[in-house]
Amino acid sequence: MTRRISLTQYLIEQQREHGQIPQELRLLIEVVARACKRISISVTKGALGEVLGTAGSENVQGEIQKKLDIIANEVLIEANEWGGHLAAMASEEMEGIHVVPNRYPQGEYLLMFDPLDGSSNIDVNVSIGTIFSVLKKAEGGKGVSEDDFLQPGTAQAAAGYCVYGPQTTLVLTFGQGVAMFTLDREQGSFVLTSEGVKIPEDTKEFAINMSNMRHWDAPVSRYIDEALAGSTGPRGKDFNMRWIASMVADVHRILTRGGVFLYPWDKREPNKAGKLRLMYEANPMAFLVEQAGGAATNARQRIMDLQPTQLHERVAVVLGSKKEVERVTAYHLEAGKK
Ligand code: AHM
Ligand code: MG
Repeated sequence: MTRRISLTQYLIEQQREHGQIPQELRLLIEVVARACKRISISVTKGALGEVLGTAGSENVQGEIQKKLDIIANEVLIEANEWGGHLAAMASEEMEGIHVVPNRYPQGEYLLMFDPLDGSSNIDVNVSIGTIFSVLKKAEGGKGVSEDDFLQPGTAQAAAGYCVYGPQTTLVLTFGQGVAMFTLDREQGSFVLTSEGVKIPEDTKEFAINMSNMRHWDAPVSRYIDEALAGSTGPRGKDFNMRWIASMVADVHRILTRGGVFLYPWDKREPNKAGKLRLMYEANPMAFLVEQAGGAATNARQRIMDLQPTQLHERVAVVLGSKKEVERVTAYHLEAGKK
C-alpha cells in the first residue's frame, strides 16, 4: 500500500529535514488549511447552503461582495485569531488590517489573503479558491500596523492557495519547492499528492482576457498576435488559449501542465497598475511559480522584488513558464527603450 502522508506529517518532516517550519508557522498553516476545508464545504453546498448570490455590499476596491466572499473571510479570521501565532491579518475584503484582539496572545506572523478568488465564478459552479501569503513582523517595535505588512514578496515565509474545483487541492511553498495536497473528503484531511512541482520552461498555452484586446499596450498585443499567428507565424507553433477567470484555477493549471498567465496593465483604467492585487494575489502566486521553476513579473520587473506602498496595491501580472514570461518582459523592456 502506498504510504499516505498527511499535511501535518509533511510539515513536521519538512521541519526535521530543512528546519524551515517553526512550530508557530506550522500551526498557522494547519489552521489556514482547516479554514479552507470549511470554505470548501460551504462552496460545495452551493444553493443548498444558501451561500450563493450577492451580499448587497461593496469591498474597499468598490467590487460587489458575494455572500461567499464574506463567509470565507469570516471563516479565515475566526480560525486564525485565537491560536497565538499571528499578530494581524489583512484581506481583500477588509479595508484595514485585523489586529489579533487583546484577549488572545499575539504571535509574530502576519497573514494576508484573498478569501475567495474568482468571485464571478461562484454562482456558475466554476473553480474558485483562497490565496494566502505569510510574512513575519519585523522584530522590535510595539504593536502592529499596516506598515508592518508592506514587505516585498521575497520576505514571504510561506504562501499558498486552495482551489475548490472537482477536487479541493491545497498548494504550498515555504521556499523549498512546491507541494500539493488533495482533500480526502471521507477522512477530512489533506493528503500529499505531489511534491517538487515543476512548470515546463516552454509552453503552447496562454491565458489572458481577450475581451480587453483593444485596451492593451503594444507589447502585449505583439506577444498575443505572434502566438495567434500559429505555426506559420514568428513563433513557429500553434498556441491554445484558456481563461478561467479565477486566477487560482489558471495558476493551478500552469503549475500542473505549464502555460503563461497575463493580467497586464491596460488603457481601461490607465492610473491603475493592473487589476490584481500585489500583496495577497500576485506575491503568493509569484512565490509558488518561482519555486516551481517558473517566473513572475509585472511585465518589466520581478514581482517579488517590488516594494509595496499600500495594502491593496494593484499590479500587472505575467507569470508561468519561464521562457514565455521572459519573452513578454523583454517585449515590454524593448518598447520602453524607444
Ligand atoms: P476577485 O479577487 O475579485 O475574484 O478578482 C480577481 C479575478 C482573478 O481571479 C481573475 O484572474 C480575474 O479577476 C478575472 O478578471 P476578468 O473579470 O477580467 O476575467
Ligand atoms: Mg482575487
